[in-house]
Amino acid sequence: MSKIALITGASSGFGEATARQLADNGWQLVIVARRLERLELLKNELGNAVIECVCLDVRDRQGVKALLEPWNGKVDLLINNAGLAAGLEMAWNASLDDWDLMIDTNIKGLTYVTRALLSGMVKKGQGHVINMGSIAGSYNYPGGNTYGASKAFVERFSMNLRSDLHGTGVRVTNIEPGMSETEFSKVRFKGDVEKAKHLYKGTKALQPEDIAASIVWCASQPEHVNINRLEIMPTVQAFGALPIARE
Ligand code: NDP
Ligand code: 8X3
Repeated sequence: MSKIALITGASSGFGEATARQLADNGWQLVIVARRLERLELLKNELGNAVIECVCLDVRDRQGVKALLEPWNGKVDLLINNAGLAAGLEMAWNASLDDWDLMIDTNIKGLTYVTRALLSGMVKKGQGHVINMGSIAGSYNYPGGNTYGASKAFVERFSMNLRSDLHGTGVRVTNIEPGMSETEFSKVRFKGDVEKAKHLYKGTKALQPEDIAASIVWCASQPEHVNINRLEIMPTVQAFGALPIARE
């Protein structure tokens, strides 16, 4: 019998590419995002592999409970991918609305979805939670402030889940991609497509399919193997030197 994966943020980028690759590998899918029309297009493309499109804002705690708890106990793989960066301002100029948006989505939303689906996995003694972290959770950069901190939360939450789930048979993985060409920068720069394009110009960024392949690989390991963290960068990206301000 096919296993069931529930993917948040399946209307674009990593989530959409992962849905395609999991479908190719025989998984059945519950796909979640706010843009239902995008989910329905994906369902048309993938046919019977998609068993439900769920139009949901992961920030809506009651909505998550109402729409996802019915899947508790049925889902074998949860991919907590929905998330975003909003703005790249220095902390003293940043918008508190942007900070709330990232905290509410990347941190609180991810915990609501996890909580809605985890007890069913524990009961079955089998399951896998794959969280979408980022290199921004490990390496700081100017303007990364709350976004990076939200992804550091995702990494710590993932590893603490490993502790809670020890002995239950449920696996947890934190995927930590670097610069990837999706709608991420368009969203970060509030729809400024030129600014978003400029970021990727003259580089070979990671593509959504690269990250999808990593997710499928983690999910395909034998059950006694748990990939804890997977950090992936494009070859063109590396670490900056530690800057020193001089008088
Ligand atoms: P995209 O903008 O292409 O995709 C983001 C997805 O998240 C969309 O499907 C969007 O759907 C969904 N989403 C956003 N907010 C909500 C919400 N409140 N409720 C439900 N769904 C939501 O970007 P990526 O594919 O790049 O991003 C996916 C994840 O990967 C994010 O967590 C991001 O932080 C992370 N990441 C991205 C990197 C990059 O460089 N691109 C690198 C490292 C990590 P909709 O708008 O329809 O709701
Ligand atoms: C997105 C990667 O480096 O743009 O999580 O913050 S980065």
